[in-house]
Amino acid sequence: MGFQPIKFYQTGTFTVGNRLLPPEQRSVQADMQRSNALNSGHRACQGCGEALGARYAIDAAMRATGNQLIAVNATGCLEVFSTPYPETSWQLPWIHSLFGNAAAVATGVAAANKIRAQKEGQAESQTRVIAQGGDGGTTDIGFGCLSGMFERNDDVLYICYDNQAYMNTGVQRSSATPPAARTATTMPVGPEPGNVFGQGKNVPLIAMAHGIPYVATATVADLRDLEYKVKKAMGMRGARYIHIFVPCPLGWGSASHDTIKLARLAKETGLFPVFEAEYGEVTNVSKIRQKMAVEEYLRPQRRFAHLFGKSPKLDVIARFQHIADQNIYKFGLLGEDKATVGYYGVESV
Ligand SMILES: Cc1ncc(C[n+]2csc(CCOP(=O)(O)OP(=O)(O)O)c2C)c(N)n1
Ligand code: SF4
Ligand SMILES: [Mg+2]
Repeated sequence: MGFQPIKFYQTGTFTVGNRLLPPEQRSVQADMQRSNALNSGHRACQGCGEALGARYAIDAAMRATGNQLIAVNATGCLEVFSTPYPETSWQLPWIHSLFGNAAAVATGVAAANKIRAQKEGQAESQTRVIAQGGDGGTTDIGFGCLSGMFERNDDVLYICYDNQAYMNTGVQRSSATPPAARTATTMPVGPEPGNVFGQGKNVPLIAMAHGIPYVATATVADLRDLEYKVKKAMGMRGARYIHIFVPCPLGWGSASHDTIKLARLAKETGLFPVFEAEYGEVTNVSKIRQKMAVEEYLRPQRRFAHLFGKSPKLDVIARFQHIADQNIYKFGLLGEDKATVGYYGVESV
């Protein structure tokens, strides 16, 4: 009788596991030498997607740079919950200046690093820079500084933690807030309750339109994918942008244990396409594994409660489904389809 190798598929949990894999294949978080860049003791809410995303992103960047990393933070939940004066949870050089200027401050840090490296006879600085902020700090108030950083191709990775509103100041609408969502400034009243349809910005596509070396989206539902993208970005020079979908239990009115589930549903419905792009062209798309209806994503969130109840707003839910279906078509999220999103975020075929 011939030899029959037995395959073991179980390699441990995402959080601390993967220790049965060869060391080079293990996640950063499975490594005992991980940096714990965002350490315990911070004051994020239970189930905060932003805290989780930042922890994985910065630890991956620390690993990729041999801990030669400086982080610049915009004002927002991530800054406030991690640094209540005089304490900090950050285990790396970290600077906070203003709500809207993180990209510009990071540009300055990168420029200073470059001058110092040149004085030391090196072509490039080995110390790298990350800027990070929420969707408000990125898509609204910091947008001009961010666009300038992209346009100059400054050597910075900018990470946006998108929880779809200004959470730190009490859940006001941002230009990343989805339509129909209840926020403190888009109440569910009137003929079109919640945030309006047809407004807002898609900053990953706008970043692509700058033609920068790398743009990617990710969610906290696939942390290996997030680690991979951060590592890849830190292996490149020039302006890079990663937009991470991070559910916020407080602002969304969702259960703290549903953070990962909602992030997964955002991807599996097509509402949040997960992809990579280089120099303005989509190079990789995470396919939908099991297509889900948008109701599955909307229903568990109290910010969309006015769409359900005794007389569900089927027309509004249908408009959501249309957005998801458009994304599925444009990015080729199902089957063998190829992305048709081109340089300026419009269909190119
Ligand atoms: C110029 C300026 N305007 C307003 C504020 C108040 N402010 C601080 S954080 C914040 C909201 C941050 O929202 P976002 O960037 O989405 O981060 P989140 O808290 O949601 O993570 C606002 C309005 C400020 N600090 N500076
Ligand atoms: S309000 Fe939202 S983003 Fe802010 S700490 Fe709480 S869960 Fe995180
Ligand atoms: Mg926000």
